[in-house]
Amino acid sequence: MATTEQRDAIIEELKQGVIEFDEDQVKAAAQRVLADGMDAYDAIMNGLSAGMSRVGELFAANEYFVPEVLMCADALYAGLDILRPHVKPGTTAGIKGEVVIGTVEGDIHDIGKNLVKLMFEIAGFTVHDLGRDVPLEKFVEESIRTESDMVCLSAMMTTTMISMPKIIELLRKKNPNIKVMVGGAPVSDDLAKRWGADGYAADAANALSEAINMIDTLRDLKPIG
Ligand code: B12
Repeated sequence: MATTEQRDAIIEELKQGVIEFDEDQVKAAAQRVLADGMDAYDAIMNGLSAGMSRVGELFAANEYFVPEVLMCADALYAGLDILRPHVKPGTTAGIKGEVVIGTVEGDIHDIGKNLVKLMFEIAGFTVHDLGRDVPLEKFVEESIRTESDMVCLSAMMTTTMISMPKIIELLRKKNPNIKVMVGGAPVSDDLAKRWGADGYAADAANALSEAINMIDTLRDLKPIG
């Protein structure tokens, strides 16, 4: 079992490995997480994901450009591949929903969306991942085809998040009961409310708890049987 100091050191190695796009360092640190019996979820969120947040700052400061950011993303995914199968399923109070998720049209950012998807999957939800740059109508088609309880929309750019209210309108026309959750860095609780979304979460962990609440409410509304 790792001590707090050992845990902090390994988390830092994961974080720095992502920032310095050092896949070997990330892989080695991820293996240490498993060998030392550390919490894989803690390592993903506070190591890999925290590293990517720092990369975001470097990108914004023009210290990193697209090629560096892509290599950082590769390092993150190398760690995620190792850690993901070891994340302990969370408690969902028996609620297991069916969810459609995707990054909206024009937007190819999918790291955050994939972390949200991961949280849902480990909680036992069935996730229909449409990927990134998803045409508006595709969310509607897929939610009807799969009879999903909820649609999750991700956008990372101010220029692409504006399609969210349009998708919500299209979804509501076809299925007034569908729950819609929105997220991504430029999105806020205020915007979500203004667009008529049922939920918003700032990160993957809160996305799961928000989803559980929403699906619970939905089940209460539906007749049993
Ligand atoms: C990585 C990255 C890229 C990578 C994407 C790789 C990939 N496969 O995703 C690459 C290099 C390809 C890229 C390209 C571009 N990018 Co970029 N990118 C980023 C960066 C640095 C990090 C994003 C990230 O992965 N963060 C880490 C994850 C873990 O966090 P997250 O995405 O926020 O997700 C969390 C939450 O938001 C939330 N969440 C996310 N989705 C959802 C959904 C739901 C339903 C819920 C509830 C929650 C939720 O939970 C997640 C996990 O906790 C950001 C900077 C930043 N500060 O965000 C810029 C950023 C988003 N990019 C930006 C831009 C401008 C671009 C480009 C146009 C650059 C260019 N000139 O080519 C292109 C866009 C191409 C396109 N059409 O989409 C801008 C957007 C600015 C704006 N006004 O909106 C940013 C903000 C950088 C900046 N400061 O200028 N980018």
